[in-house]
Parts: sequence; C-alpha cells; structure tokens
Amino acid sequence: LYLESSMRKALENQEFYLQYQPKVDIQSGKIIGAEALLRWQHPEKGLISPAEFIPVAEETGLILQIDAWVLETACAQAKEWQDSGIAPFRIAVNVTAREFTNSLPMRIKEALQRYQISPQWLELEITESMLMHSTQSVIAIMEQITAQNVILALDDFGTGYSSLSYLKRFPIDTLKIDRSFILNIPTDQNDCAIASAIIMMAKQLKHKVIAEGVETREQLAFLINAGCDEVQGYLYSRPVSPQQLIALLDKNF
Ligand code: G
Ligand code: G
Ligand code: NA
Ligand code: MN
Repeated sequence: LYLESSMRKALENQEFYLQYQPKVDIQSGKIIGAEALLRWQHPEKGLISPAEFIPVAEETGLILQIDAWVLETACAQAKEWQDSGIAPFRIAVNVTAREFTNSLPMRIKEALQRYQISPQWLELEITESMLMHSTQSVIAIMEQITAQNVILALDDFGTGYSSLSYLKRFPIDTLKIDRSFILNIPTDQNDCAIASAIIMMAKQLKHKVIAEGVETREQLAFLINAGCDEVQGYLYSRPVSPQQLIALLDKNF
C-alpha cells in the first residue's frame, strides 16, 4: 500500500527515469539497439529496483500509466537523438501483459507520429508468460503492431509456460534467450544444449535471436559458434544514462 501511493507520487514528481542497455550485433561488434530499463529514484529510499516495484504496479494496475510513461519517454529520447544528428538505432521497451489491450497499436502509432520516429526503430519486448493468456485477440493485437513495422521480441524465452506451437502462430521477429540459460555457459552442458537448441529453432523459424545476460568472453565465444545474432549483457555494458549510451555508440566491441 505504501509502495502504491508513493508510485503515484513518483509519476507526478518525475522520480522515474530510463537507463539504456546496448544490444550488440555479434558479427560486427557494433551497437545496433538499446533496451530502455526503468529506474526509480525515491527521495528518501534511494534507488528502488523495478524487480521490487513492477510486480506491485502490475497488481494495482498502475503499470499501465508507468509503461505509457516509458513508451513516451523512450520515443522523446529517440527524437532528441535523431534531431541531434545521431544515426538511428532500435530502442526496445518492455511491455507487460496488462498493457496488451486493443488500444495498444493505436497508442504506439500515435507516439511514433508525435515524435516522428520511423516504426522500424521501435521494438517491444513482451514476456513469454504473457502468451499464457494467448487468445486470438492477443495475436490480432500483435499483428496490428507488426503491420506498422514495429519490431516484436519475445523476452525471457524458455522460462514461461508457453507451448512451442505458439511460436509459429505469434508474429514475432526476435527470440530473447533468458539469461538463466546463459549464466552457466560453457560449463553446464544442459544450458549449452538448451541455448544451442533455441538458436537453431529460432533460425529455422526465421526469427532473429538475442542472448541476454552475457557476462564473459567464454559465453560470447559459445554464442558466436552457435550462430546467435545479437548479444546484450554486462560484458558490453550495464544499463547506462542516455549520455553514456551515446558515448558507447562508436565503439567496436
Ligand atoms: O533492470 P532490472 O534488471 O533491474 O529489471 C528488473 C525487471 O524489471 C526486469 O524483469 C525488467 O524486464 C523489468 N523492467 C524494467 N524496466 C521495465 C519497464 O519499463 N516496464 C516493465 N513492464 N518492466 C520493466
Ligand atoms: O526481464 P528483463 O530481461 O527485461 O531484465 C533485464 C534486466 O537484466 C535488467 O534489469 C538488467 O539490469 C539485467 N541485466 C542485464 N544484463 C545483465 C547481465 O549481464 N547479468 C545480469 N545478472 N543481469 C543483467
Ligand atoms: Na526485457
Ligand atoms: Mn529478459
């Protein structure tokens, strides 16, 4: 209850901000995108992790306003970068199941128009657990989003309960392998097998595949060999401020 009322205040008082974590093309070593991650600087309690407040926000429904703020802020940031002459790159925002309603495609369209951003530079990360509520209407909403040329990624892949048969029905572009499968590569043979299998399956289904939580050179070597397309993790960068992200753009990893 305390968290709920202080989250409402936080929205009004602009205590939320976004950090950006680079996504790197595994072949070129170039940054090709960034995931926007929400942060809450509470005036007394300091930095509160989204792992702590997102679940509460989901229960109370406040997540709708928070995620709307995230979309708006990420688009405004993209516009600012665009206006300052920075070559565009993909910005990914996380979307929760609760937000996945009939109004989402139009809200996205309006945000892109308002900030004059080409849809190909926006990516939505949806968690696999969302597909549990998978109905024809969820697929229809996804199709309206991809019809706009916005990119859809399936986040935390491998941890949810979704059946593999969903994979061919959902109009997604990218599979994001959950970091729990990456953590113990290359020592854990089961994790190696699972990561390789997800990469192979993604390719067969003509999806791109990204590994999150990449922290070591050994993990990277394994993922290169397995044919993974993109990587994200502390090996490259922690989530950073917009200014720090721009400073990383020219880097060759
Ligand atoms: O960045 P960090 O590892 O602290 O994030 C913890 C969790 O919070 C992750 O599961 C992440 O997906 C989630 N999260 C971070 N930012 C957002 C956001 O803007 N919206 C939603 N719905 N979840 C987010
Ligand atoms: O659920 P989601 O995949 O959106 O979670 C993203 C979270 O993962 C972010 O909060 C980010 O801080 C965290 N994260 C990003 N890279 C790494 C990493 O290399 N190792 C670990 N342990 N966490 C990471
Ligand atoms: Na994510
Ligand atoms: Mn994830």
